Amino acid sequence: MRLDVVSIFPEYLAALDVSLVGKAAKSGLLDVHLHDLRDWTHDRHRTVDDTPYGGGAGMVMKAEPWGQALDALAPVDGPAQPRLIVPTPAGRPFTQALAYELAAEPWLAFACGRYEGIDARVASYAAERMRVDEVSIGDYVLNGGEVAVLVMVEAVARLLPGVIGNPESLAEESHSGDGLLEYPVYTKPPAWRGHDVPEVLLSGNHGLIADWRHEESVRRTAERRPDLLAAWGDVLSGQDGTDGVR
Ligand code: 6GU
Repeated sequence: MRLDVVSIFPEYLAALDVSLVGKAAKSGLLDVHLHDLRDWTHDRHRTVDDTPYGGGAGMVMKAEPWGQALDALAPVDGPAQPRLIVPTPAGRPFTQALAYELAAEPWLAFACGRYEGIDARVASYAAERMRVDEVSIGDYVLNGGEVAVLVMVEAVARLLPGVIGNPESLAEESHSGDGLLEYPVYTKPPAWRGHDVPEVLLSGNHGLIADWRHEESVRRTAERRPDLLAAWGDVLSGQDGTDGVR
């Protein structure tokens, strides 16, 4: 998979060289290209922002450098176009399902905005020749898209075939498969500082262990993420709008 990231702080993305994502890059599974948006400015101050039309606080990223950056990464008449992800708190939610979808793409480009965001014409222009998704990683505000890109790239990279040693570990984790949070896990020793590993896990009875883990998943999900269980209620009562196909 090819990844392009455009930012006014490309140093921020240096973390992509570390850990699992860095390994994927070194092994050739990921081909990462970082770009400085200011390379596509032409004034002495390398200006990337300006005041918003209509007034209001803050600054807006100018369309021109973004247009030139897109044209440089993915020429208009090129043989292929990337799928463009624009991180913004005003975007659609980033979920495990979207991570799986992005992991199937051959080429992703990320456009990191700062300030109050990017002139909206950049997304509408880009959408004339590539798929564009404005995506949020959660209901809080970051100063820019860079940290969100680190989050999304890590979530996507670990799904690429060959990146995770044991792909079975993907199936049981939170937000996969059954849509429940993962059950608690334990390792040796069985007794530690007055806290014991639940008996059933030491029993060797795999049926009982599976039942216990499922119950713990449901308990945790009800306590921490009742919204996830409510979504299942909608599926069971046919109110999720999917006609039973999901
Ligand atoms: Cl994707 N970007 C920014 N700047 N803030 C965010 C976000 C993204 N997701 C949540 N907050």
